Amino acid sequence: MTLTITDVQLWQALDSRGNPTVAAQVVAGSGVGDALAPAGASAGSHEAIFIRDGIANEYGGKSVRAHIETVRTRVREALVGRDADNPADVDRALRAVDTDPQLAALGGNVGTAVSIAAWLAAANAAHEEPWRWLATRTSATPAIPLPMVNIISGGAHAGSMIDIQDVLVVPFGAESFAQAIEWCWRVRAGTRAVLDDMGFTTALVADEGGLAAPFDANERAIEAVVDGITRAGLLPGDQVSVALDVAATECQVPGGYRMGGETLTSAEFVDRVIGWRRQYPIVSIEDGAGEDDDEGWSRIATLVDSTQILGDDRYVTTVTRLDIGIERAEANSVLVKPNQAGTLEQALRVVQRALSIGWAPVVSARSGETEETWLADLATGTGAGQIKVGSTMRSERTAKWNRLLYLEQVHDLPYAGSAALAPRT
Ligand code: 2PG
Ligand code: MG
Repeated sequence: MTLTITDVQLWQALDSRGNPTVAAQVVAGSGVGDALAPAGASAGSHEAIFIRDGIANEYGGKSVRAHIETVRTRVREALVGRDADNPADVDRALRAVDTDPQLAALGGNVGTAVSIAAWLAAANAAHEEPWRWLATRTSATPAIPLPMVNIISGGAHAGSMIDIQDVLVVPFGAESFAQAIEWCWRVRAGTRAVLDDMGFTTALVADEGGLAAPFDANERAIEAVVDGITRAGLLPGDQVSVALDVAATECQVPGGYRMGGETLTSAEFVDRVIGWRRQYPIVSIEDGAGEDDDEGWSRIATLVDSTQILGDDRYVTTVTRLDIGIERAEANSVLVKPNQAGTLEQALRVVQRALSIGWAPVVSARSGETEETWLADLATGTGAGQIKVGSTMRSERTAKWNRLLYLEQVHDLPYAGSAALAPRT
């Protein structure tokens, strides 16, 4: 049965950095769905475009108000009459208006807000929770995802205090999601104590709620987190391991990569990252080479048998780019950010494609987030297995953790746990 969309509203709202973003409301049958688009800071050049107005005296050029006014009627006309019960139909309607793969006319911000709002409207009309609606429609086995939690930020999320963007942890030894989050809280507190001892200021938080400090080398940040795991009374490598988001695209400079004040070649940069894998209890490495650095990705591929090698800017949540990575056997895991794809449908396809060939999808928030919780439902309802939302503080982060705590407690859904990590043995 078709669930006909009868109205679409768009307006300007604010994200967790206080920057303007697109909000959408979709009405379909008796259902109403609202959604805000998140926004990245370390955005890949191949992802759906986040269109801003560039009007200097309005939010310093970051407003989206004028853009919304430009596209409002077209979006409404395209969507009214379409089937909210079918994300592929919503995707087709948006792409009929904007045929650019990166949605250069509508913007990924509009596409994301509208397509997520359509999903939430459909779930609302069916009196189903969004995770259940997704699981039913996509024939997925729902599961509470294993979290990957930010502890120390650098790069574009913390004024480039260190080169790499995130040092995170994966509490893979925990037996429930509730225990996993409690462990991460303890690791963050333990790492904060380590940083206090080192004489750093720890009262302020980075964009994703993590700690940040001007370490004299990237390695010191990784070591601080390993020490933080120990201070938390947990076993590094046995119960909790480190994950890195190198965000290498952001480190690229003319002639190579910037690292610790030096300029390294691609091979030197990637070898440095591979060296960390040997030295520290690391289970996952995201974007260990730049988005188009084929040579660097071939080099990092030497770790695929032992380590989760995760592509973010490399695949930008698109099946075509993911398929190239699969062909090259250069990774075993893909980050899933709906606004990189620009629509819910494209994000769902990436999750399904990854699961079908044994790669691990990691559903991810952006550094500019919102107070909404649908990302937790997306990760759970698709059975993706893993989620990355930032740290254990700041309400835009805890909103997602709280939603997962609720799903585990009230719906008694199974917890994916360490089995979700790549490589899968
Ligand atoms: C990433 C994300 C989230 P951003 O690189 O994985 O941490 O950052 O949203 O800035 O792209
Ligand atoms: Mg990343």
